[in-house]
Amino acid sequence: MIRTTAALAALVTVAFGGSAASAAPTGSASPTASAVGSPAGASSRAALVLTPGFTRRVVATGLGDPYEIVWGPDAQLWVTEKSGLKVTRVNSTTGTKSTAVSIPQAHHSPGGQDGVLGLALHPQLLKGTGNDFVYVSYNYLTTTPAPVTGERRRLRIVRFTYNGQTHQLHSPKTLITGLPGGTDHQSARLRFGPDGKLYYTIGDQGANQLASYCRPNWAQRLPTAAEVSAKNWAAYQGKTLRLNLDGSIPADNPLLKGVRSHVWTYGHRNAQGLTFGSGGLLYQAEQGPKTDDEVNRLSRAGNYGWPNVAGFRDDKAYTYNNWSASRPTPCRDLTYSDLGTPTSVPRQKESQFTAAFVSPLRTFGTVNTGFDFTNPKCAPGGLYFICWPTIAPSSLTHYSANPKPGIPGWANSLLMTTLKDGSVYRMNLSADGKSIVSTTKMWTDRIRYRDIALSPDSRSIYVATDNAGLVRDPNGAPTRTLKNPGSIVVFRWQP
Ligand SMILES: [Ca+2]
Ligand SMILES: [Ca+2]
Repeated sequence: MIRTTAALAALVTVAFGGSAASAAPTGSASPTASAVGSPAGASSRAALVLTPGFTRRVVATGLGDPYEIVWGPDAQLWVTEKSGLKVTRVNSTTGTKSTAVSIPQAHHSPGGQDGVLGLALHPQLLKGTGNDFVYVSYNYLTTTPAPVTGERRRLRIVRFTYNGQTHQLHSPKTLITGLPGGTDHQSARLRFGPDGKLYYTIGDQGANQLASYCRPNWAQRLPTAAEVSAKNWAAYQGKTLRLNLDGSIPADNPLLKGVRSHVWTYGHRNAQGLTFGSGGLLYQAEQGPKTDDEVNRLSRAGNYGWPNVAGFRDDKAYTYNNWSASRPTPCRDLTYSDLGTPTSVPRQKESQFTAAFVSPLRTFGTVNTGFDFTNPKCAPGGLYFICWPTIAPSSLTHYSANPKPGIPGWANSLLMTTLKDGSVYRMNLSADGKSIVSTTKMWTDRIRYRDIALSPDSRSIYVATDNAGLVRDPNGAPTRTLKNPGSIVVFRWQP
């Protein structure tokens, strides 16, 4: 496996075949082709056979876009179903599914990123301490449309109580409601922190792109005191939240521009990965636009740069083109395009953003100015975004190999699933956990991998898969023909 300094691993990015997904230094000698840096297509398929020692088995099928998958203290896999609108328990051996709760008031838009999403188990669940609680986030529709946009989708986080006899979740208690919601960039990873707080990623709602191109991106906008006291959470777009277990604002949350709110970090685009590592370190993965997916270490009150900076502040291919600020032609008179920006739309180089911000640990799909984003492989149907250098990270799981035995050489690494290039990545962390020293790409397939759960012996990696959507086929062209849709697949280390 390629070993580099963290700085090199973070800074050097190699593009290949228009579907770049590499951070191996150019020219590095690679003893195994499974290290990232191998070309896309046939060679990345070969990554499957270059991760020896694993068996693969389909555990369960027929799930409705499984979004979060967690190993429970009852030895069941707990799964949210984004489009299935429920929480399901899956027997990891037989694949038998049982519904823990259906949430009919949850809302999923066909093809949208909304639905039943985040899930976290109380660490004392089924321990007999009266804390049989399960936390779930889901989208719903309000009767009050948002000003200007008319958006009726919102999001709430709810605490259920689990009955270990009936195996049902009951007594929902709303912890926070009226959070921003929509069909794009929901993020929605929910974690129970070692400090007994809930952490939650909430995306930028796709502002400044596609159908929302005239809506200003609020990832940098912080809530005002008046908004917080009115429980107006509109400014929580593009943030990481930290909540007390009753949904209130922790007294030790940071003061940001003099205001204490649920906001823990800000400047995020679409963080579908969130995981605690050794010593309470908090890692996050977020999807970049055309370039620069990021893996970050989140620090209290940190500004992570979006939308002013994507990845490092390096003035490469990304510029912040703010459609809502178009003058003199107002945005509403413009036609949105991913591939060209009208001259009336202001373009800001990353170096023009001078505020303090936190650089990622590493990026995927960083390319230079002038990169051609119109790969002919993705021209049919105008599906260029599938060929863009980004790989669309969809989850992040810290691998501690605790309890042992685990998998040799895997201790203290991060596992990351991706959607566009259908792979699981493993990133080795440095001993202090503050940098990534190497990256391995595994199990590339025609699968949109969504999330990972680990078995208690740390030797089985359960992966949930999307029901539908686009992925790169072995030749790097887009395909909608997914293998194992709506399933849980397990990779078992069996040397
Ligand atoms: Ca960033
Ligand atoms: Ca950059």
